[in-house]
Amino acid sequence: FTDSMGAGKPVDIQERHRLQTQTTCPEQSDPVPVSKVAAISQYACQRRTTLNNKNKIFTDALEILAENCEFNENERSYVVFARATSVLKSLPYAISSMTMLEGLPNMEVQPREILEDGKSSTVESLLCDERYKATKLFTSIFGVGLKTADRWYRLGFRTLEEVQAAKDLKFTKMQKAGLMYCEDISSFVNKAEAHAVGQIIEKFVHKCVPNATVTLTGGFRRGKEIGHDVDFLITCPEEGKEEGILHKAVSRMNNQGLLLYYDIIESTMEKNKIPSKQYDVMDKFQKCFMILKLNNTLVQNKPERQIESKDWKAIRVDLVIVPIQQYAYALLGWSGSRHFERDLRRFSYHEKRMNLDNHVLYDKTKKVFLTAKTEEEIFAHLGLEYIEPWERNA
Ligand code: DCT
Ligand code: MG
Repeated sequence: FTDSMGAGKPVDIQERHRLQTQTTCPEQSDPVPVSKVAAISQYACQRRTTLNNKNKIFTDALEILAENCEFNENERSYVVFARATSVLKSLPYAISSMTMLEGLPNMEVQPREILEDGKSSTVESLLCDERYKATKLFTSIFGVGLKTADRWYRLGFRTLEEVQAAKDLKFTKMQKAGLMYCEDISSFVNKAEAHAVGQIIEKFVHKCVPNATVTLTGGFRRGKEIGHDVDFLITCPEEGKEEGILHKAVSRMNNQGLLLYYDIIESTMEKNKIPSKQYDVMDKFQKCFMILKLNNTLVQNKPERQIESKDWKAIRVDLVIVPIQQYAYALLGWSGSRHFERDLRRFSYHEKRMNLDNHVLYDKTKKVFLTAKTEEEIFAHLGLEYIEPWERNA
């Protein structure tokens, strides 16, 4: 990467590299056959990307650079970094020389500095940069986006304590909750907690409609050990029966003191209207963003901590209500990763002249909507080999 920011505090990239090359990549100096490289697609939806990332030393650095582009709203550069990161994550071998990058797609940025020095000075500087640090911290708060983070930064705030103590700052209801439970929320959710949350949601949903299904999606469906939230899709085998579940279930959970915060967003799908042919960033499903109060006793094998100040943990949960006909598309869209989804849509549009979103697939040539009951059918419509959820960690 280019180094334009001067020297900064060293980070542990070198140490991580040492550990990685010692423990997981004994084969890294093996030459890579050209045919293997030639077979790699520019699209993440044509690659299998598990969580076994052999190039973490590079992708961790590239992700920080991509994130900084997002903070600066530099979409073009963000995409360049994100695409290179994703290709490196998909490789079944560790990159150990510049020649190994030859022939790889999307490598407009190359980790030359890390290969030579074991670290990137640009990344090191960024990690010490006031604006990057503040933006990262502030946007990690539930309800705080780039605009608010930037405003707080320009007002001179650098820490959450300063923000919380500020007399004349106005917070939304969401931000108040985000700040109040930021310690729990920033400590991530683990699998056991996600499972416990799933059981609670299922219990309340089944009280409303006994045969409704609750499906864990997002990062946990891709096999991740931790996540920043837990995402669920809720549907019913009988069309239309899903309507009304969310308000009833959420209200009952709230009455039992299980919700620290919730916001129900109503569906913006218009009945009796054909689905939109235009791609939409946000989907139109009815959903609920909540902070759930998870009792520690419900979590299996929770490690006993010496001084636990409270017997519960605040967990960020997203619930999405999906009509059964759109379920496969919603499941594919909500399973992620974000980059996998972005490339699925890019592939559909540029290679197949089709518009894909979380509701439907539209074939612009045949002028038809393609229905699907399963994710496998959607991949087949697109002429793609099926990629399992745990291979979508692009
Ligand atoms: N998603 C998307 N576009 C968005 C938001 C979400 O395509 N603007 C999809 C991709 C992943 C899925 O929804 C769930 O979103 P997150 O919870 O943000 O991602 P995650 O992969 O579950 O990551 P984490 O483990 O941090 O929750
Ligand atoms: Mg998630």
